[in-house]
Amino acid sequence: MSPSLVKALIALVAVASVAELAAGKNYTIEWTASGDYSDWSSKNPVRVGDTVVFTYGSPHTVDELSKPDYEACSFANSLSSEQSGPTAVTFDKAGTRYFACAAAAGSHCSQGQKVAITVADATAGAQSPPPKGDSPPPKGNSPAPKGNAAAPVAGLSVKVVLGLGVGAAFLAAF
Ligand SMILES: [Cu+2]
Repeated sequence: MSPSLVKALIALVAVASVAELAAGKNYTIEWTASGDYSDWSSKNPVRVGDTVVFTYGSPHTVDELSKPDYEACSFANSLSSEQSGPTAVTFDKAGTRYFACAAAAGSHCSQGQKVAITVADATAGAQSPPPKGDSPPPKGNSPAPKGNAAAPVAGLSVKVVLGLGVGAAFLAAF
């Protein structure tokens, strides 16, 4: 590999890492009674920090259930119930969560309108703390970084901050 290609690859990886830190991924589930979601989770590697958006309208619902209730399509003890789409669920920890449609006395669920979503830990080394306070998380509509321009800029701003810090320390010392 030529040195310039290696540099370009390093810059690309840097940009990708920054983009990954900035916001989790969004997945969309078109939530219908005729859908088959049995292998959705194996095809969609959801990680902590990612968001799944269910798109649907009346009469469908997104109910979160315990595993036994999910398996039985029983909605008497739903953990939560949303009746107007779209419904966005952001996953803050690893594990499996169970969602199903309660419409038509659970018959949509029995037909297959149910999904178990298995959430993996965020990629090791790329973990970012969840947003704190009352600012909403990024909606994922920020423009993607273009080319490798972001990497040198980020490096430059780090240098500027370092320079300011050293300058301040110098002024404080003398
Ligand atoms: Cu339904």
